[in-house]
Amino acid sequence: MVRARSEMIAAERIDYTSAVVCLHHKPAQLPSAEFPGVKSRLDDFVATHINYTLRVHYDGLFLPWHRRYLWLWERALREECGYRGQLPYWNWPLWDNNLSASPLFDGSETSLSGDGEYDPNEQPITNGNLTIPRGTGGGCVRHGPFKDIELHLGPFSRTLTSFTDIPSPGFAYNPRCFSRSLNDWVASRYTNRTIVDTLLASKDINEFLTVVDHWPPRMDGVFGVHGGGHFSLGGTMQDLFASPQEPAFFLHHAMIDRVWSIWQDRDEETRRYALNGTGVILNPPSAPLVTLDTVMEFGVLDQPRSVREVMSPVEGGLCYTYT
Ligand SMILES: [Cu+2]
Repeated sequence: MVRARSEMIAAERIDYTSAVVCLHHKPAQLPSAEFPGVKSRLDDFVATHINYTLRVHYDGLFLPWHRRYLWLWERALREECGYRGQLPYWNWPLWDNNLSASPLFDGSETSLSGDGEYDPNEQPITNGNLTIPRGTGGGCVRHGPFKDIELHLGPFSRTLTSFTDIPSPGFAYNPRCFSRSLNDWVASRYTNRTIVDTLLASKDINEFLTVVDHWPPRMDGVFGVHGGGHFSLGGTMQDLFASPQEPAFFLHHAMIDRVWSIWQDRDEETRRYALNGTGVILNPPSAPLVTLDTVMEFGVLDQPRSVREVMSPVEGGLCYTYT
């Protein structure tokens, strides 16, 4: 079961964030010789995401891989940290004009922590022809349940141009604080109700994926709702590789998965098994198209899974619905 976070009562919200903090304090399973930056069970998830980033973004595995990854996350919270509640999702349009007022990011004890401290050095971002104004924070998060978490992996550069190997810093150990810079300018433009409606109105999977992630970026710099959510939180969330260190990562991806599943449900015949794209970032022409038999890997988190196994939330080993 997955629920909108605003529907959760205070005690349920705290149960969730406490379980996430618990994963920060559980031992890692990945070997430290090969993964020196992996210090906790949570880092197993981060390193696995880093390891497969170049296969599961801006391509045909984006939706299927992240669906299974979310499921593994929920399973770890339940089985390793005693979580009994539901996996929350971030219903973007509810607070797209005022992130800091949302129950997710208001900085209270029942939130996912609030904005980062104001960093005077944070700069606007240029993306195509578009200049994105800086957010309101940029520094360390100092309030709420995640104020004391330490990040160990990343950061990766936002301006990479080559995607052939996992870039520096790889799996190096780099302890630092969790940072955020709330950005209503981004949230209101790229995670609003119109975009959710456009997603749900997509006539095929190709169109759906284009609204999720405009790639290559349009000349006006507009990005999709996936990038919109990442850039509306700034800081740790802007990291393509290491963003699962931002607790909201999983709520953002649950919303993407939710919209995908609603869209699939609306036309069982043509959408349930619809795929488009390859298993390589940016779909290079040489890469083969993803099929239902394409195998996805999850490292230490899970055995390899075929794409077929995740196309329905209620088949192939998955069993959940969205409320
Ligand atoms: Cu990802």
